[in-house]
Amino acid sequence: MSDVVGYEVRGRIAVVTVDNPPVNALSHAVRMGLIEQFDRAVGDDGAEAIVLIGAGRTFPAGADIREFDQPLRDPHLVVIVDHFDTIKKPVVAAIHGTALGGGLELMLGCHFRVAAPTARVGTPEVKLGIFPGAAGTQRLPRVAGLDHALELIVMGEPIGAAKAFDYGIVDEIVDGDLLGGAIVFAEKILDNGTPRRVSSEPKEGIGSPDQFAEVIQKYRDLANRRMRGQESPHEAIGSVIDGLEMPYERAVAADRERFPRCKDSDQSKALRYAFFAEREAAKIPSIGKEIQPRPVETGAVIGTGTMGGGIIMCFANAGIPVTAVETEQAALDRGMGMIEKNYQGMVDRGRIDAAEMTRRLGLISTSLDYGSAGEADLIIEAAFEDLDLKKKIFTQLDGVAKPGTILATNTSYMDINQIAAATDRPEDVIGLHFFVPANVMKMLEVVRTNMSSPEAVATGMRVARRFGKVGGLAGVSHGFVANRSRAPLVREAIFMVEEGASPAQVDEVLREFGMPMGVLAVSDLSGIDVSWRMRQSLAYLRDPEERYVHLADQLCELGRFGRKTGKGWFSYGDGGSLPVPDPEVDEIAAVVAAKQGIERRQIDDTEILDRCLYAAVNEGIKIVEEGVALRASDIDIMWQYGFGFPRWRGGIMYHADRVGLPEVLARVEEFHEAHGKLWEPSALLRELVASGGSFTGA
Ligand code: 3H9
Repeated sequence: MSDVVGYEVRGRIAVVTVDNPPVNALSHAVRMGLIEQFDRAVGDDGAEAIVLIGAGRTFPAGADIREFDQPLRDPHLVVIVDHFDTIKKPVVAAIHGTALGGGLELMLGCHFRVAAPTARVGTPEVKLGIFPGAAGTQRLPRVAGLDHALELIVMGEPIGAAKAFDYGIVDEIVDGDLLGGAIVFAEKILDNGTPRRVSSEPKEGIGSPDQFAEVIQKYRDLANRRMRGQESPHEAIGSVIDGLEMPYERAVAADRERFPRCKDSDQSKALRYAFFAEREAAKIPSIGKEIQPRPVETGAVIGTGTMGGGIIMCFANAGIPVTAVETEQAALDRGMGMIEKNYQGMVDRGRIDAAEMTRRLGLISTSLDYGSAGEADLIIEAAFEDLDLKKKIFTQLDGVAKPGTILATNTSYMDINQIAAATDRPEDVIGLHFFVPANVMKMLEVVRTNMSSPEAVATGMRVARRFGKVGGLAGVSHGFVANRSRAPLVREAIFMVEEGASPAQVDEVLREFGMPMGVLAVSDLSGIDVSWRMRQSLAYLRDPEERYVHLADQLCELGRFGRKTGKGWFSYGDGGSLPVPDPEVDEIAAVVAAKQGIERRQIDDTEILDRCLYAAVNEGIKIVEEGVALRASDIDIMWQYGFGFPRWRGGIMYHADRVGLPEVLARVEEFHEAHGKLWEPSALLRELVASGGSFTGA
């Protein structure tokens, strides 16, 4: 008897229940259990129809991803799905939670499908470097039409029950008791003699690829834009096209060859690593389940500049009332104007409707008085990066905030221990470091000071989730985890331009590797002057023996602040947004190099990539060594969601593991020899190489 798939009969309906917490993944045991219980239902004279449902929080959320590291074991899921076609009793899927991947394929195998209004369905396989390999690429186009099917299969984003109903994936939405509703639905089918629907029909396919050329191209283009360099969306499209050209059985047979190839690819391994690393990042070993995050029902944000405005939107988007606090009316008006403009943009792009925009704006109140933040459960300060100013603000907030309020700063590099010490409740102070733009980027670095209480940190992690973001823990350190590990990459990029590479060459190498934008174009976008000012304010900390980014300073001294001034590492024509190589930068670089005694030379692409990446890797492992990051994989998650690092490469630390740590160390030592102190190899890196270890277990 299966202990993960249950069986009971209610009246004349057999109910088969998958019970494999937490997400009812379709493990080998579940697949065996499904065969057993469906055979039982078929042979049970008391059962005239069958309802398939998931216990607990969801219908199966897909194949068991952990099994993908081993060879696939029979029975393959597609065998079960295909077997449903032959069952003469009507089979009804009752869907709640998240019916994803193999879960959606299983429900497509059922003859009818009913869903709770809150259910979500989808095929996220491309995000794991695979494609819906249990006939999803064959059945979904037959059920939902090619356009809708490709939308789900190629983009991998789940849709809600209402849309699934519109697409024909779901036959009925059941309010209230789902199982009861599914049983009533099954009885109706029996009473009306409604013929079973088999989603593998028509067996010969739904048309020729030529007929669908336009829609196929649309999704190829979308995949190239949104998942540049990733193979799985194209494999998925290939599988769908097979299904157009071939009869169902042959297409499924082709899928069974395609699937292991995708599953065993380096990209799929990296994407699976990223999936689990993301979940691991949410776990803080020293904070157990007994630690309760504090409730956050209201928020306040100090400062309505670019960051503050984005953070205010995060609250409103999550349905949390928020007070926007400024010191001057003009700044408040500007900030609110920007927020309204952003929401209007979302309405124009069809992301939300006008009523939703009004609802979200209605959650935002404004004030010129810190006192009005007093009742908020969470206050996030987003003022200028000036330590004294921040300390002053925190002292003031300490005076007005009710007991238990979490006080957070959005500083991107400052010593939050000092900020916390400006209050009489340092245990309630944390960092919440948002990435730009704050309302869009999925990463939220939660910074724990020496004094932050476990409740405060747990609240930060919970807030990340409520904002729809991924929370990652960091300790106090200049730039915390994400920016600190990225800074050496920027530094080396600048040094190499001083040494003879062009900004365009550096950026192209990084783009070619998979970064969404070159690092110097990113600096132009955010403003080169931002880090210039930071360097100026921290000049007293600089080690005179360390090489310095003179060229970046020089560009700023010439007023080349980046895109906003029309010139930076690149030039931008008349208000253009595309970076255009600017020979003037090479001339400036040559002058700076001569002054610093740097001999200019041709730099090859391999050196550019290795110096950029391994400088970051070497810093990353020092961050782990110091305990500023809990684990190397957290760095990878921060790079993915904070900087757009290609997920299919796993992350910088994972990438280093795949290259091989002995090789990485050899390069770091080579650069240390050539460029000195800044390249001092991390002790932990040396240790891992000596012991044959790795950063991420890859
Ligand atoms: C597939 O189906 C292939 C088929 O087409 C063909 C096959 C031949 N397997 O995310 P959470 C674990 S590919 C194993 O924190 P949430 C997860 O690691 C699959 N484990 O919860 C975590 O474990 P832990 C297609 C899984 O509520 C725990 O469950 N499906 C799986 O925020 C809770 O997860 C997908 O890609 C799995 N499939 O989100 C869906 N799923 O507690 C992947 C979850 O030890 N899953 N776990 O850290 C998700 O997107 C989310 O987990 C879900 C729940 C939305 C379901």
